[in-house]
Amino acid sequence: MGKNIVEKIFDAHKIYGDIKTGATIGLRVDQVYTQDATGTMTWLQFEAIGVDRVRVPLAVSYIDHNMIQSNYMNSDDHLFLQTVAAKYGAYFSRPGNGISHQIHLERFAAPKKITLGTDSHTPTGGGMGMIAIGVGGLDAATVMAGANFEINMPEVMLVKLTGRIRRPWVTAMDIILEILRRLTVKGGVGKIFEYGGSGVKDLSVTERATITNMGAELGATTSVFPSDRKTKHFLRAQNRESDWIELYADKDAGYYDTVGIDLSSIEPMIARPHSPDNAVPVRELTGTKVDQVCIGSCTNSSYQSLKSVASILKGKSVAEGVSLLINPGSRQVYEMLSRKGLIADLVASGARVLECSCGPCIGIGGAPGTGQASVRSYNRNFRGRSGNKDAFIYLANPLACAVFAIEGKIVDPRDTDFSIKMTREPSSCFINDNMIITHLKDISRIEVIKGPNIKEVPVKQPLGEKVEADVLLKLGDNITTDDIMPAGSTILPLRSNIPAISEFVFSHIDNTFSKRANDAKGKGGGIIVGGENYGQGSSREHAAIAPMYLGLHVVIAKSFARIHRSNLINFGILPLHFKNTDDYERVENGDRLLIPDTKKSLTENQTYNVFNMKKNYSFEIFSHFNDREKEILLAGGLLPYTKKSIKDI
Ligand code: MIC
Ligand code: SF4
Repeated sequence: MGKNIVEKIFDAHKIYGDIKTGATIGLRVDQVYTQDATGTMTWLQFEAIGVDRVRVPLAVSYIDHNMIQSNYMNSDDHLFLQTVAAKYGAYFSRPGNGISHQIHLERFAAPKKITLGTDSHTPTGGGMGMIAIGVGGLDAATVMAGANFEINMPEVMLVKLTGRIRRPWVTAMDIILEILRRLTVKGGVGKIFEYGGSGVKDLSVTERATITNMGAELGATTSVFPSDRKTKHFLRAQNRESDWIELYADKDAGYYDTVGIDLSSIEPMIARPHSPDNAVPVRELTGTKVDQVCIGSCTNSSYQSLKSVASILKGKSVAEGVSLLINPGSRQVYEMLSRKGLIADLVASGARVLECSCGPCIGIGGAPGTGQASVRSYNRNFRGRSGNKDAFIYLANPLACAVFAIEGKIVDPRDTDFSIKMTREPSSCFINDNMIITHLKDISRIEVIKGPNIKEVPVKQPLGEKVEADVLLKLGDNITTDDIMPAGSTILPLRSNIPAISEFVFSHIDNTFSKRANDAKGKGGGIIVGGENYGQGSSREHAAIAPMYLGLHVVIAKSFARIHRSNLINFGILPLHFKNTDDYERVENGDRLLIPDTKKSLTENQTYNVFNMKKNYSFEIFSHFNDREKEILLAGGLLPYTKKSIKDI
């Protein structure tokens, strides 16, 4: 049988294992990138491992999240990231250059490569025909230090696109919102989505990247498109045609399953609060008042789409009572729009053009008011993520967003008479790499500079024989890492300081949590109980490190999101599963649980007996750790485990 694209790429990078669903495989990685909010921890951990240079062909440290600089903390982090990149041989993308995923697509991504990034939207690169996977910082650090990347081979799904989208008002964003509507935020867990079919050629690379970017919202490991003439066109425009190779699935390739999407049947879609899969056709919400509109982010910031947005806004005014914010994804796009006079059209309409950074997407400014509705061309609308848990966030395509901003309400853009200049991906881009610092050859005099807010990464003790602790919090399904470890302009600057950030764990859900967890430390620590898809969303390992710092040993849930599960393991917290959902129903906040033979159960049959000491009954839970994961947990986490094993590399 022939091979699909995923198998071809994995084959070319395989070090060990069989490329078959469920098997553990070790892969060689070509590129690793970090962003600043996860990057300080990643690079501190890289330093702690103790190698003298980055051991992957390309590493890039981007600054894009923490740009508010309301005090010294962000600036100190930026300097640390710049000096550490220089010392260990990584490129450094300066603040102002744009959002990591968009820049990486423009300047470094290439077909058939494997790239890891310390951000869940790293799969944006899949639009280029590469495997790009979001990982926790410690996973990235170990790979940069020379370790293989190990994963359990996901199920490869074919998404077969046929027909053509009904431009101009239907865009790539509507395709992925429709897929989310059908498959939900947990529909992609354990899967890679490979796109194929005749509809692929209808989409430009940046349109494909919008789709693979939001594959993260499906919970997928990653998503990938073929590399074809459109890919060649994009790379030529970036002056990188030599990076192009053709990459298609073989005609007789096999897939775990197939999803069919007829592009011509897709209409403008909108995700309602508070989940990206809560999607309906825009027409169903006609008339809903809008207070804020945000366009841009790493999801919808191409020159192609922002030029179309500018053509809608040209000569118009943003409605009274609406605040329109635009954050272009990269300086390249921003500069090209400026050179064409299109920023003038945006500004003239009343848009507030922000710098190229994540901004309102992660609550760094632009928080909507209480009870207000904000429609964004972004990828996540979890409650509270915007900086206000009493706001209502919707997700829609950037062109529809521009129309809503002028109308002051949600309307089906197809029913309006706005004129729109249809744009294609440009055939040449303005290349200016002066914001990317290449790694220096002479590192002898480089001093890594750490500001006072940059604290050491805490390490857990090796796993004990038993766990006896209180259930500190019982939660429902689809708990996000934004729920566990919120971001926003107050908390995000504390990313380099675990003791300080740990005070905010679960603060949006229960602001007594960190105090209760600290108090429980002397009584055996804490246990969290979760429902399905626990830890969905971001790659932030702070959602594991900070709970670990607060004395958490175990999370028992119905199921886990991929990156968060790895992060828990990496920091020595056991992600364990309920065998029966009835046991989830029975357990309550404040119950005291005893897992008598934790270590023995882990190393033997991975079935654990739990005794509820408060209510006097027992139940069973299980895990399915592979051999490496078991060893990591026994060692107390990936850092102690790697320090030992890296010496052998
Ligand atoms: C996000 O979109 O949630 C973030 C902020 O980019 C995160 C990374 C982080 O928390 O630093 C992500 O997607 O992984
Ligand atoms: Fe930044 Fe938002 Fe993209 Fe995350 S999803 S990388 S916060 S723009």
